Amino acid sequence: MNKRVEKALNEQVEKEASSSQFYLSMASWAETQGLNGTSKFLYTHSDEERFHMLKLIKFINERGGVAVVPGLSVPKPTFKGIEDVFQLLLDHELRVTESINNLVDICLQEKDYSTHNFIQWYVSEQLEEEALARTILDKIKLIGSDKGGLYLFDRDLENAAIKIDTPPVN
Ligand code: OFO
Repeated sequence: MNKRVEKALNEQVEKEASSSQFYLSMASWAETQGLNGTSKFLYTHSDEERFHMLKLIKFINERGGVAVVPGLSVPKPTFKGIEDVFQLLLDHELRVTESINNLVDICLQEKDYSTHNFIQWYVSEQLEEEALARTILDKIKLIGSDKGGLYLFDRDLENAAIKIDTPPVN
């Protein structure tokens, strides 16, 4: 496997792992706040990021590279509120998208068309995740300080969590 592509893929492995850790911390915090729907949504999101990481690891190894399992960094354990959580989530996803786009660039520069093809799945995934984060953030802004609205939002998010179930790696 092309060494530059392998390095960039392993950097992406680390980013997906840290996304998973970050959302896990958000899920745990939401649970302590009694936001059970939000918590369930974020736990599922964390699992999905782990799946993104595993998919990369398997691809690197199948192509003759060596996947590097990254160490864990400690994400912040508390948040200012639900708007803070989803703003941070959107900002994080925007950075991940930048990194995926960079990976696409490297594949083209190195003429690695099969990795380029593989990474298109992540390109589409990022579009979906950004759109979802924006929609949720818009709803939170609409709710403002309305406690009843927050209750309904949290209940709706519990149902949304079911839809982003983690698919199997292969
Ligand atoms: Fe892996 O999609 Fe979010 O970070």
